[in-house]
Amino acid sequence: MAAQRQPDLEALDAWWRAANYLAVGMIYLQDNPLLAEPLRPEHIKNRLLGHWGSSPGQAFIWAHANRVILEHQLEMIYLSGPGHGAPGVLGPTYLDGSYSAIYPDKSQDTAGLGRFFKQFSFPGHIGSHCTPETPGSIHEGGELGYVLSHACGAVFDNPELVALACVGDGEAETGPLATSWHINKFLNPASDGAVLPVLHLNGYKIANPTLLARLPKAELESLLVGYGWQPLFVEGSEPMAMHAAMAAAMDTAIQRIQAIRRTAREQRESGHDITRPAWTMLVLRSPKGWTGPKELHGLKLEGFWRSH
Ligand SMILES: Cc1ncc(C[n+]2csc(CCOP(=O)(O)OP(=O)(O)O)c2C)c(N)n1
Ligand SMILES: [Mg+2]
Repeated sequence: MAAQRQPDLEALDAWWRAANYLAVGMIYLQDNPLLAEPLRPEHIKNRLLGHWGSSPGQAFIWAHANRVILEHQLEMIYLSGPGHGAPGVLGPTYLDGSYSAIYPDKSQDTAGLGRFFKQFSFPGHIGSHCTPETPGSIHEGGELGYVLSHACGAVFDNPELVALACVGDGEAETGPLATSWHINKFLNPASDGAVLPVLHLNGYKIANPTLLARLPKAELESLLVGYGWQPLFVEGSEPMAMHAAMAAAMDTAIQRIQAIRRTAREQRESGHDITRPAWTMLVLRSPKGWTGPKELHGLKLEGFWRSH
C-alpha cells in the first residue's frame, strides 16, 4: 500500500475560501464579479435570494471529498440534502471546471464569472436550489428529506461507488429522513456501493434551533449507533483545526468502507453469509454561515439563525 501523503491543509483552505467567495458572489452580485472596482449599488442584485448559511459547510465537505477522491482513487458522488444551499455546491462545480465544461459561456474568466454570478436565482436562468441543471445532479434537495434514500438508490448494484450525502440537521427532522437512517439494513456490502452520510449540525433550520444539535453528544452518538451507524465527530469553528480534523475523519471513514468491502467480498467468495456491517458516518458540527460576518448592527450573524 502506498504511503499516505500529508494533506495540504493550506491548499484545502484556499480552495474553500474561493468556494465561499463564489457562494456570496452568486447571492449578491450581478456585476463587478472580482470586486476589481469599488462596490456600487448597481453591482448588487435587486432581489437577494439564496441560502448562505448552509453553503460554507457544504463547500467544506466538498473540498475534503475532492482530497479523498484523489488520495484513495475513489468513485464518489456528492448529494446535497439541504439543496437550498446550492451556492455551496455550484461554487465547487465551477472551481472544479465541470460547470464551464458543460456551460462554456460560464467560463473561468472575469466575463464568465460575471455570467455565472448573475444567472443564479435570476428570472429566466437557474434556480436557487440544486436544480437539474447542476452538473451531475441526481438530487434536487428542494423538498427536504430524501437525501439518504437517493444516495442509497445510487449505490445499489454499483459496488465501487461512494455516495457522500450531506444531511441538514433541519432536514433530519422530516419524517422521510428520520426513517431513512435505516437504509444501512438494505445495503449489501458485497454487491452495492457505500453511503457516507455527513450530518451537518449547523444548529439551525431557517429561524429555529434544531433538535439534534441540542442533544448532548453522548445521546446523539447513542441515537446514531442505535440506527446502526458508527459515527465520527468533527466539531469546531477554527478553520485550520477543522481542516485537520476533517481530513483525518474522512481518511478513517474511507478506510472503514474499504475494510467493510474487503470483508464482505471475501465472505461472498468463500460462500459464507455476509454479515451486516456498522457503516461509518460523519457528524460535522460547525457554525451556520461559517466565516461570514460575526455580527451586523450589533446583531449576531455567524453561528446563528440570521445567517440562513
Ligand atoms: C419538506 C420541507 N419542509 C420545509 C422546507 C422549507 N425549508 C427550506 S430550508 C429549511 C431549513 C433547512 O434546515 P437544515 O436542513 O438544517 O439546512 P441548513 O440550511 O441549516 O444547512 C426549511 C425548513 C423544505 N424545503 N422542505
Ligand atoms: Mg441546519
